Amino acid sequence: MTIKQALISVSDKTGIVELATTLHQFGIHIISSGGTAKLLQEAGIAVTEVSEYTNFPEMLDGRVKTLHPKIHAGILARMDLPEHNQAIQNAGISPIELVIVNLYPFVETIARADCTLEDAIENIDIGGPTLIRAAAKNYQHVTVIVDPEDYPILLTEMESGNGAVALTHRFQFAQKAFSHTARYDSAISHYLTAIDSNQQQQLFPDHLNLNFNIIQSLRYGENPHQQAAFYRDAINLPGSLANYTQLQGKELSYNNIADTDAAWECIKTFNQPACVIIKHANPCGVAIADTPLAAYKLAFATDPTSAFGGIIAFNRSVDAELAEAISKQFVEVIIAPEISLEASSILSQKPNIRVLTVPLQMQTNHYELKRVGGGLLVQTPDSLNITENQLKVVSKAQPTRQQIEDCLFAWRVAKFVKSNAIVFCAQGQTLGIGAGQMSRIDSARIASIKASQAGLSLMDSAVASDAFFPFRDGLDVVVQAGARVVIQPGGSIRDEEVIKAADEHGIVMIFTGVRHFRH
Ligand code: 93A
Repeated sequence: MTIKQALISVSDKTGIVELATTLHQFGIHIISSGGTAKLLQEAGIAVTEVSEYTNFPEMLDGRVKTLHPKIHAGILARMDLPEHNQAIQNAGISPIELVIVNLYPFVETIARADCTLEDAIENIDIGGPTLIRAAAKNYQHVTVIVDPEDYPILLTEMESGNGAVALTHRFQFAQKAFSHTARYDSAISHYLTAIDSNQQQQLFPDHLNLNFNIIQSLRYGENPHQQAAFYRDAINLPGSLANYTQLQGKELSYNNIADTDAAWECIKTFNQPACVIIKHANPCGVAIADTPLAAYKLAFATDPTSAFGGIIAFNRSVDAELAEAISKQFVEVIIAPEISLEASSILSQKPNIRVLTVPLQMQTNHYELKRVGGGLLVQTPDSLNITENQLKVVSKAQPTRQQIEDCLFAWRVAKFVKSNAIVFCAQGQTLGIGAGQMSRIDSARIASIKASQAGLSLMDSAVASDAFFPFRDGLDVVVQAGARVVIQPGGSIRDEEVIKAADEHGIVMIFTGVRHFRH
C-alpha cells in the first residue's frame, strides 16, 4: 500500500529535513506540527500545518497540538473495513499511512542539574505518545517511526517497495514504538516516585546541596584524638536534638550527642509516659507506665549495670520526685520536654549531670546521611510505625489482648536497637535486650542472659526480632527462655519451618511484614 500522507512531529529534528525532502519526492503529502512545519517550510518543503489541516489552532501553550479527531481517525482507520473507509470519508478525513514522531526530551530534561518539577511536568509528552500508540496499534495500515536512526531503513524500504513499507517491517516498527512509549512512561513514573508527595520536591536530586550551620565545636570526637563539631540543619526542626537547651552540666561530648539523639528519637514515638535509657546508642531499658517515675523505675530495672552512666530520656516533664530518684544513679545526660523548677534545683546538687530540654514535637529529618569512603549514603528516615490492624497472626495459637500490647511495645523498642535486635518485654517493660550481634541467635542468647542477670523472669514474655528468623533455631532459643509470643517481620524462605516450630511450641507468632534494620 503506497503511502500518500504522512504526519511528522518531532522534537529531535536531526535528519528530518532530508527525510521530508525524500518523502516529498515520493509525492507524499506532509502534515506537521508547529515547530516541525516551520523548519520544513524554511527548508523549502511543502507541508501543511496541523492547525491548518484540522482547522483548529494549537492551544494551551502547545499542550494541544495534534490531539484532534481529524488526525487520530486518519491514523486509526482500518482501511480493510468499508465502514471505516466510509466513516472517515464522510468526515472529510484522509488516511495517514506514515507517522514520524519523537517525543519531548523528558529524560534529557530531568538529567539537567537545574531541572524543576515544573520543567519535568512540561516535558511529559501527551500528544506524541498518542500518535505513536495509535499508529502502532494500526500497524496493518500504518508505519510508525520513533527513532531518527530508522529514517534510512524507512527510505530503503520505500524505495524497494515502490513507496510502500512491507507488513513485516511495519510490525517491527510497531514493536519498537510500544517499547519506546513504555520506556518513556516508565522514566516518568520513576521520576515521580522519587518525589516527596508532600513537598513535591525531588527527594534525591542529582546534586545534593546540604545546608548545615555550626552549633558548636566539640572538645573531641568519638575518641580524644579525633576533632569534631555539631551542626544544625538549615531546615528548622524544633523538636529535634539540634535545638536543645542545656539547663546545667558539663559540656556535651560527641558521644553524648549521638546517644542523646538515639534516646530522644525513641522516646518521642511513645504516647504514654515513657522512659528510655541509652548506652552506646542502644536502649538498655525502656518502659511505659502511668507516670514517668514508674516508667523510669521499670526501665532502670531492665539492666541496672548498663544504665550506669547512661542517657535518660522522658516524654513528660521531670518533677521533683523523679529528679530525686534519678539523682541516685550515675547519669550522663537527662533529656525531657520540661524540667520543673523543683526538679532543677534537685538536679543542680549534681552539677556534672547534663540536663537538656527539647520541645516535644514529632518531626524527623528529611534525610538520613551516612558517610562512606568518598561518598554519602542517603535515605529517608525509618519513620514507619505499624498499627495493630497491620499485624498478621500466623500461628495456630491466637494472641491475648495483653500479648498484642506487649508485641506492639517490643516492636517499637526493637526499631531503636542496633541489628540484630532481640527485645523481650512484658507489661510495658523491656526485660532483656540483645543488640548489635552478627548472628540473631547470639542476640537472642544475650537478651536472655541479660534478663537473668537483672533477675527478671522471661516467663510468658513477648519477644520482638527486628528482622525475620532465618532458621527455627533462634525461635527455639527465645521460646526456651520463656517467650510465649513472637513478633517479627516474616518473609524468610523458611517461614513455613519457623511457623511450624511456633505451632510445635504452642506459642503465638505475629508477622509485621516490615523490618527495622538499624546499623
Ligand atoms: O504537548 S503535547 O503533549 N500535545 C500534543 O498535542 C502534541 N502533539 C505532538 N505534545 C505534542 N506533540 C509533540 O510535539 C511531539 O511528540 C513532538 O515531540 C513535539 C513536536 O512539536 P513541534 O513540531 O512544534 O516542534
